[in-house]
Amino acid sequence: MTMTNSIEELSTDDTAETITTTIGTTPMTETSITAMTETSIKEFSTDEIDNSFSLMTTTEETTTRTLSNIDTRTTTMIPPNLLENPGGELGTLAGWTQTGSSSVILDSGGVLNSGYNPHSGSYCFAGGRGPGTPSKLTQNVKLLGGVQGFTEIQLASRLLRAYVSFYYQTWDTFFMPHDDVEVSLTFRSSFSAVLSTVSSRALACKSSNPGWCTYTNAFPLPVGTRSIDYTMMFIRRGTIIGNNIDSYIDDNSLRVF
Ligand SMILES: [Ca+2]
Ligand SMILES: [Ca+2]
Repeated sequence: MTMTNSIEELSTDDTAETITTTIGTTPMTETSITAMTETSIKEFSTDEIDNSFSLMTTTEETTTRTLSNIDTRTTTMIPPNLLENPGGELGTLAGWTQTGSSSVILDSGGVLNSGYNPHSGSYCFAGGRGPGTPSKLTQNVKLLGGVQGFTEIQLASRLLRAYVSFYYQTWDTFFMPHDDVEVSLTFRSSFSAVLSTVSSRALACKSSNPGWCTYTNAFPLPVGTRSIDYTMMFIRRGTIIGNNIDSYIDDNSLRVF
């Protein structure tokens, strides 16, 4: 190491100024050089070559600790679920607007079909009585000036994504086709114009009945998005028998980051 040589070459006649110059030629960061120079000038005397070396070592350790502190300050942010009443736990459809051909119902367990219960809590959403299809619930979530305080610049950054997740189950009977669920996001501009719509596509949970499946996905936020319509859709399949729309959703989540 260059510094070791510098110290060996020093004589008792060397001044602090000479030492400073020698240290300055070593390939170190500006911060390190400044810190070492100041320490050396202040602490070094011509009788303390060994002490000087230990001071340099101490200064290097200080620099390392500073870098570690910078790393530590990188904390993990957990963005909030932007949906109100996402799992029906208010006991009403508060926060949601009926927008379909039939009415979505709140199911506290076994209302539409025996044995088909909420995924969590005391309620879930169910397709309802039909026969009009689909039944839908929609909630508009504001991003500009919303709970996360997004600015227009952030919403134009092309860096944000909408993360969607929910649980769904499907009533199963040998004689009839499964009904489906579908969740869509409609991205809206400041004048509420539709920028684009994305969706989970129609889903039926066939792995266990009753039993819940889960869906997760992330969609890039179009530039200019100011709000998002989150829509649950319940789709009746088979038009001859079975008026009920026997599909369920619980624990909706919409996060933007
Ligand atoms: Ca629930
Ligand atoms: Ca049905």
